[in-house]
Formats: sequence, C-alpha cells, structure tokens
Amino acid sequence: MKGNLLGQLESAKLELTRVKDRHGLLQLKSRYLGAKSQVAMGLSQLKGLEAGERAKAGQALNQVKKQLEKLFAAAEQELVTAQDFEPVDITEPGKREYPGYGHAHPTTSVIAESFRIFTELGFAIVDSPEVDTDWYNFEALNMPPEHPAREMQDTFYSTYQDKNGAKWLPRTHTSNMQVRFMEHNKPPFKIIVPGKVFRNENEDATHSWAFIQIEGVVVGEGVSMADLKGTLLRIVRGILGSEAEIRFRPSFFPYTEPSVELDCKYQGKWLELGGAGMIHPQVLRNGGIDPEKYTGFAFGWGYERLAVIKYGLNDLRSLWRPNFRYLEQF
Ligand code: FA5
Repeated sequence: MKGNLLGQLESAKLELTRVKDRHGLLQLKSRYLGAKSQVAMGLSQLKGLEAGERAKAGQALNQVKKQLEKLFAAAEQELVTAQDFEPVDITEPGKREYPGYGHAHPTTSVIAESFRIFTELGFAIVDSPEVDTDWYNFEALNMPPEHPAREMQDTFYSTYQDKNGAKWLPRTHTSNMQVRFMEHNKPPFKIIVPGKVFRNENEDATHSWAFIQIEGVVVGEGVSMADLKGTLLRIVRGILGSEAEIRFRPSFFPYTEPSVELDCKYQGKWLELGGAGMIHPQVLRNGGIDPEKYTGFAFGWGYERLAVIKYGLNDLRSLWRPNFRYLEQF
C-alpha cells in the first residue's frame, strides 16, 4: 500500500505540470483527494484492519494526504498568480477612448462662473420644474391660448391634464418660475433660476431643441431700467471679459414692458444672448404683488450661447455631443 501511495505523489506531481487552468486543477484535485480518490478509499477501509496495521496505514495515508494537499495548494497559488495577476489593465478601454483626467464641461464652467458673480451680487439660486402647467409657462405671462407670441416658443405638447384640468408641458423657458416664485415670496428679492428648457426647434449652429436658460427676477421698490442695464452689463462682462462688445436692442415680450434684447458681438456678427425687460404690471399682479408699490426687471439667457462666445466655438450643438477630443480643448 505504501509503495502505491508514494506512486500517487509522483504521478500527481507529473500531472500537475500539465495543468493549464483552474478547471483542470480542480478536476485533478478531485481525482487525488476527492471522495473516490485512493487516499479517501484507503482511509475509509482502515477500520477493517487490525489495530497495529491500522495505526501504520493510517499514519502513511495521512502523510500522503497532507503532501498531496500541499502540492495542490501550491499549484493553486501558482495558477492564481499566473492567471489573475497577469497584466490586465482594467482601465484600458477608458484609456483608449479618453487619455486625459477630465474637467468640467464648458457649459458647466460658464454656469459655475455666472453663479459666482450672481451670488456676489446677492442673487439667490432657485430650483424650478422642467415640466409645468400652461398657466405658468404662458398664460400667467400674458400669453393666453392663440397668442401669437406662443408661436416663437412652440414645444412638445402632451394630452395630459391634471385633476384640475390643467395642461402640462415641457417648459419652453425658465420664465415659468416668475409667477410661481412671486406667489410664495414677498419683495424685495433677487433670484436666478437656471434650468433646462425644450422647444420644437430646427437645430442649427445657434439653436438646439433642448438648452439651458437662466432666468433672473428682481423685484423691489423703485427698481428701474437703469438697474436692469447696470446689472446685466456687470454680469455679462464678468463672464465674457470687460472687452466683450455688448448692445441693448429694443424688443418685445408680452411679460415685460419695455423689453430689450441683449446681443454680443461674436465672429464679426451680433449674436442674441437673451431677452430682458421691466416686469409687466399684470404679471406682478398674477403673482400677488402690488404693481403700484413694487417694480422689477427680469431677464432670460441661453447658457450655450454664452459658452459658444466664451470658448470661441463654431457650433452650439457640439456642446451636446460626447466628443471627448473636441471637449478636451476647453
Ligand atoms: C425667452 O425665452 C424669454 N423668456 C427671455 C426673457 C426672460 C425675456 C425674462 C424677458 C424677461 P428667447 O426665446 O429669446 O426668450 O430665448 C432667450 C435666449 O435663450 C436666447 O437669446 C438664446 O440665448 C437662448 N435660446 C433661445 N432659443 C434657443 C435655442 N433653440 N437653442 C439655444 N439657445 C436658445
């Protein structure tokens, strides 16, 4: 029996040299140490032997068993080291796609920069709903159904009506927050409302169907057009630099009177950055604010346009595409 057992050790050693993977190793281990292995069978037959024989055979069997276990443990360790820790770079796919460390997206940088300036000037940043009722998006801003100004802000309509019969839609501008905020806050206040807006728009270099706007609403006693002009100039120059060429152009919005458009010179042409104006008395009334006592101004800009100008981009749509090689330049 002893010779037979030693033969087991030798053949296990030999067979182990041919093992290529964990599966092969487990199969071999089961042959030498499993329930049907010679060692296991030998151990189970011990009780049939005489006491003296049993002690000897038991000792021999256990010795071989221990050695086999050692052999397999070592082989297992070797296989783990060889297979699992071979240079497998788990970061490789990412590396291939994008070799850098990453940084803030250009639009995010402009947003962050504007927040810094707005908060310095005492503006509070207010959250707002991206889906809202027709009332807050249009009607409360003097745009009843069929009003022609709605056409410039065509959007994606749904048939959904809530239990009060109100129609909901993806908001077309951050101005949806004007009356919502007024209803719950008493003047004086200075707020900005950043957020995504949606329009039925043909895309081009300066238009996208979803974009990020920032609304500003300032209401207090004696707030004037001069305040509007000074504030907007301070902010736009703060973001784009003091050399930025900016102009105010008369315009029309049903919810401000008078209204202006703010343009910035870009690549030799004027590019519209946003609209602004003195808040219409009816809008203040809709928000529960007495227009005899308080006045205010509001503005709404597109952040992508600001990013286009600040970073000298040719096409605003590139900001929405995940092209690392492009975005990495900023
Ligand atoms: C408005 O959305 C008004 N609510 C702005 C406003 C607020 C006026 C408060 C008065 C008082 P307008 O549709 O022009 O206005 O959009 C404002 C700005 O959003 C534009 O000047 C432009 O910078 C940006 N913008 C508009 N449409 C797009 C578009 N399709 N893609 C990217 N940016 C856009």
